[in-house]
Amino acid sequence: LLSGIDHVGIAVADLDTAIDFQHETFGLVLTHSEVNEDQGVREAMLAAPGDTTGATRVQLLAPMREDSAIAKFLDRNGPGLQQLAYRVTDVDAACEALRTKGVRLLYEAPRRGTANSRINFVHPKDAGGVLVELVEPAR
Ligand code: CMX
Repeated sequence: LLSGIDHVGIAVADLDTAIDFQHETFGLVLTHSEVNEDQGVREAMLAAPGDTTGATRVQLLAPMREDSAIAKFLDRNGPGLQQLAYRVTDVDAACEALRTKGVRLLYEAPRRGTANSRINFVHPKDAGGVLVELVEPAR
C-alpha cells in the first residue's frame, strides 16, 4: 500500500529561521509553504537540490497555537524530528489494513494535510516510538 516516503517532519520554533538554516547549511530548497489551521501549524516543504524526482521532502512545522500538537512537542522535547510520513495511494484502505493489525490510528476519518492531501497518523506507541503519518496526495 505504501508508495514511498513522502517526508520527514521537524518541529521548529520559528519557520523562517528554520527555512534559512536548512538552505544555508544543507542547500535544501523551499518548494511549498502554507498554513494548516486544522493542525495549528505554519509549515514548509523543502527538497534536496539534486533530487530530480522531488518526491521525498523535509517538512518544517512551526506552531500557531499553544494547544497544537507541535507546540506540545516543542514544550516537551524542544526542536527536532517529530514525524515520518509514508505516502499511500488510498489512505482509507491503509487505515483499515492497519486497524486490522491492531494499530491505533489517531483520527476516525482522514483529515486535510499539506496541499489538500488526506492524512491520518499512527500513534507513536504502536509504531516503535515513531509518529507515522499516512499521506494520500491530492489528485
Ligand atoms: N514522536 C514520538 N513519540 C511521541 C511523539 C512524537 N512526535 N509525540 C508524543 N510521543 C510520545 C510521548 O513521548 C509520550 O510517551 P511517554 O508516555 O513514554 O512519555 C506519548 O507519546 C504520549 O502520548 P499521548 O499522551 O497519547 O499524546 P500526546 O498528547 O503527547 O500527543 C500525539 C502525541 C502523537 C497524539 C499528538 O502529537 C498528535 O495528535 N499528533 C498528530 C498531529 C500532528 O502531529 N500534527 C502536526 C503535524 C501536521 C502535519 O503533518 O500536517
